[in-house]
Parts: sequence; C-alpha cells; structure tokens
Amino acid sequence: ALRPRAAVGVVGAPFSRGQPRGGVEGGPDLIRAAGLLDRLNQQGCEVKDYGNVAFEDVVVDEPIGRVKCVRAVGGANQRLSEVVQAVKRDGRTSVMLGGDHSLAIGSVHGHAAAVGGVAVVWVDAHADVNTPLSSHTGNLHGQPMSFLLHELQHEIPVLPNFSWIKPCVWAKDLVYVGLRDLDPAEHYILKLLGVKVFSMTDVDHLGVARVMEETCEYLCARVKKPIHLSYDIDAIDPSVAPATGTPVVGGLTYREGVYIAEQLSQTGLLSAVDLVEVNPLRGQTEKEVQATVGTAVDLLLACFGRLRSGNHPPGLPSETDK
Ligand code: 4U7
Ligand code: MN
Ligand code: MN
Ligand code: MN
Repeated sequence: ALRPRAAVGVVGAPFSRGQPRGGVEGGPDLIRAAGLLDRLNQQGCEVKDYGNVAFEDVVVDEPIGRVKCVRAVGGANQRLSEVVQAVKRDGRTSVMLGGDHSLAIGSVHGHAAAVGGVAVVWVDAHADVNTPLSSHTGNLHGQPMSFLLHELQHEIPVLPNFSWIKPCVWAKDLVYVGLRDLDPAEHYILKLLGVKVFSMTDVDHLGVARVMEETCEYLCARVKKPIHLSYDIDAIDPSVAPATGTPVVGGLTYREGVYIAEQLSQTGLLSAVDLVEVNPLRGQTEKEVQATVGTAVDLLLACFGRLRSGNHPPGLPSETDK
C-alpha cells in the first residue's frame, strides 16, 4: 500500500485574554520558529500555513459576574471557528496553535461545524469544564468544554458575543487524559455526565499504553467520529514543559506525552489538533522556554505519523500499513 501524504493546515491563534497572564499570545510564532512546518514537510506532510488569525485588539470588556473578557473571548473564537472551518473544507487536518485554552471553543466548534459530529480527546492537567457560574477564577480558559457539551447547555447563561456558539460534543464522545487539578464543581460535572476520565492516578495504575488502548477502544466502539485532540502543554510535567501559565506538579513524562500523540495518530481518525498554553514569558530561562516549545513541536510531529522507531519518505510502503 502507498501511504498518502497527510494534508495539514496550520492556524496561529495569538490570543491570551482567556486568562490573566500575558505572553501566551507568543506561542504560535515561537512554535513556527522552532521549525514545525519544515519538519512536518520533511516527514511527508503537505502543509499549508493559514497564518495568524487577526484578533481585535481592544474591546470594552467589563467582567460579567466573575467572568473576565467575555466579549473578547467570544469574538476571537467566532473568527477562529471560521478559519478552522475553512481548513477542514480544504480537506486538511487542522492544527491550531494557541494561545490560551479558551480557543478550544472556536477550534472544536469550527471542526464540528465542518465535519458533523466529533469526538474530543482532552489532554490536560485541568478539565476546563467550569461553567461561567461555577468558575471561581472567572478565567475562560478554564471553561471551554462547558460551552461545547450538549448536556451542559441549561447551565450556560446568555453572554455577549457567545450567541453564535452551538454545543457540538456529547459527553460520551469526550475522553480526558492527564487530569490532576480539578475544581469540586468540575469533578461533580464529570461524574454526573459520566465522562470517561483517565487521571494521572489512572496513568500510574494502568500505564499509558493501557490508557490509550482503552481510549481508542472507547472512541472506536461506536460510530467512528473524527477525533479532535485538544492538547494543553500543562498536561506534561513542569520539569519538561515549564513555560506555561498554570503548571501543576506530577504530570505526564515526555515519553507518555508523545506516546499519547502517536497512538491517536495511528487511529487514522485525527482530524483536528490544538496545541495551547505555551507561554514564553513563564519560563525562568531561555532553556526552559526552548524545552517547552521543543516538546510542543515533538507532540505535533507525533500527531502526524512521526515514529520514534523511525520513518522513511512517503511513496514507499510504510511500517504501519500491513
Ligand atoms: B487551562 C482553574 F481554578 N480550574 O477554572 C480555573 F484551578 O486551560 C484552572 O487548563 C483552569 O490551563 C486552567 O481557573 C485552564 C483553576
Ligand atoms: Mn487547558
Ligand atoms: Mn491546563
Ligand atoms: Mn494553563
């Protein structure tokens, strides 16, 4: 069999207002500067760069209740959703480089709008499923899944610039990997909805291989929906990827993190990927920043077929088609 060249569309989303720490808007250009596009090309992908989404700089944005920057986040995600839809309509796997994790609202929405139903694999230290009413911080990067889940819509208040959002993910089509810092309300929501969760305790107990086997079996057991992988760099242990806004000790090793991406790549169902929360201003040293960005690039390469056992150029039979 001949291995087809994967078509990839890279979208930069230099946006940081889903959380209070500046710097995360530098993620997309830094990940590009680390050679992502060349290296995807070298490993046989056909890559198109859609550039960075242009976000309005300043909107008047008084908090609504506790929730901050509602109008900015709503508006930014509406634009992002349009671009991700364009990438999918061009027949490409979308790669959204953040930016903070509030951008998953537009990325998942755009993906689902273009392809119909999607399954979501959320790799993160956090569940990001607070509702605007349950959130204690008011930061929207801790809330994106609440806007996307059908089952939570009765909990979501009307917010300016959010009325375009259509819920597009069912609780049974969501799997979390790497969780270790949940707010009580988030834990309650995940239990109530029966969402599949592999916490760091599960990774310790089962090992990452079993976790990914069960994740893929769970998602492939029913109708095979295209997979949206939303990868928060803070899922990886801060000793490996320190330059991020909300680091939590006890995370995935580099190898576990890459293995997750490799296994999802092997499903053949990866249809969109987010890589978010890389914040160069949160590294103590240049070395810490480069380690974080390098890890982000390696995770993305693994998503597109890079194997640690080696690859050869496309056009030849590949190790994985048997
Ligand atoms: B990230 C938090 F309270 N749960 O809601 C919140 F602990 O995208 C953290 O995963 C959210 O980095 C972290 O603000 C958001 C907090
Ligand atoms: Mn997150
Ligand atoms: Mn996180
Ligand atoms: Mn974070």
